[in-house]
Amino acid sequence: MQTDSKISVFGGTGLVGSSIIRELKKQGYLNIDAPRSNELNLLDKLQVDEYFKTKEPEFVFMVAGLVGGIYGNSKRPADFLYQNSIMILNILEAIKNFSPKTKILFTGSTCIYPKENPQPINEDRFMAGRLEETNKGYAVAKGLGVVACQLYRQQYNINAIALMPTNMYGPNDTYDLENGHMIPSLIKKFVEAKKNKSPLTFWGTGTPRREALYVDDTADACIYLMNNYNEAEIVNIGTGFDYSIKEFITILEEVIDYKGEIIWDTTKPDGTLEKRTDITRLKSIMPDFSPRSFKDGLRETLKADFGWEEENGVK
Ligand code: GFB
Repeated sequence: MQTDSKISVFGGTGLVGSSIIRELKKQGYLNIDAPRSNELNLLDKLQVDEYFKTKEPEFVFMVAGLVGGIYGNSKRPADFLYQNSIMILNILEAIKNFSPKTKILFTGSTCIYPKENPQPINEDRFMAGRLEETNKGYAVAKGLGVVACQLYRQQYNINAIALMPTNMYGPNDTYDLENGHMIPSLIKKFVEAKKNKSPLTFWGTGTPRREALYVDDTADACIYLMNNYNEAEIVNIGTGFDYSIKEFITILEEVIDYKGEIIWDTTKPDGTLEKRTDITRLKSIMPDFSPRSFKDGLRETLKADFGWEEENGVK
């Protein structure tokens, strides 16, 4: 990408998209278009066609999607399947028909991998086994996106690359306690419990293990790969290191300086028990990739989204 290249970010108001825009601006890119969903509805094929016909962007970061945590996913599996499938198909078809020189970067998710894997999970595990039930709709849609990127490349020579980020958090996250992801929900619950001195309720058994990738590290990797990677093979973006949910809670107790009674709601599912990514391929492309620790990212997030500083108790 040149600093004046025409760059589009789809999903620019979300966690990943807003971070990519911040980082692009920081790196001096000047020509960024980030249409909101009321300006460009990615579910509407005619609107998507018109966008590519008139704008012909040189680079597209496709990070839009219907997203949610374990409960949101399991309540609306058909919506997650439909919306996430249609969006990427509309975009690839429009690129093929109206803007074939556009390079597109698509983000999937590590939930495309089977429920059970040798750890860490490398990219060859895609389609190697049965999926986790709690996010099957989302996983199938994201898997379809991956295959679509590969097939449009194969048949139409579209430069589509696909990256698979792990569980993320960071500034501008969605703090929806029912439908949201685990890390922002834990953060929000701790912030509220500290304020109200109330007990804390978490889901499942606390034994599943998850990675925690700070979103600005994801954005760095996305921009780097947009500039330096042009292959069909998918690439994991993770930390290569995981914690159990209970270990995340211990870190939050320390950083937020709050230790209340903890209740485990075991009517809520655990989901997949572990999904640590193998980031060997990413490191071979981007040797300097070095994601920050959960403690550091957590402090940044508390400052950005909750206005917390050291004197408020952030350690
Ligand atoms: O982020 P999350 O909702 O989804 O994390 P996944 C779920 C894990 O955290 C389960 C436990 O083991 C839950 O039992 N957990 C504990 C909680 N307390 C809470 C809480 O308050 N809220 C939530 N949400 N979980 C996601 C997919 O799967 O992985 C997404 O749903 C995406 O689609 C993402 O693919 C990468 O980590 O299981």
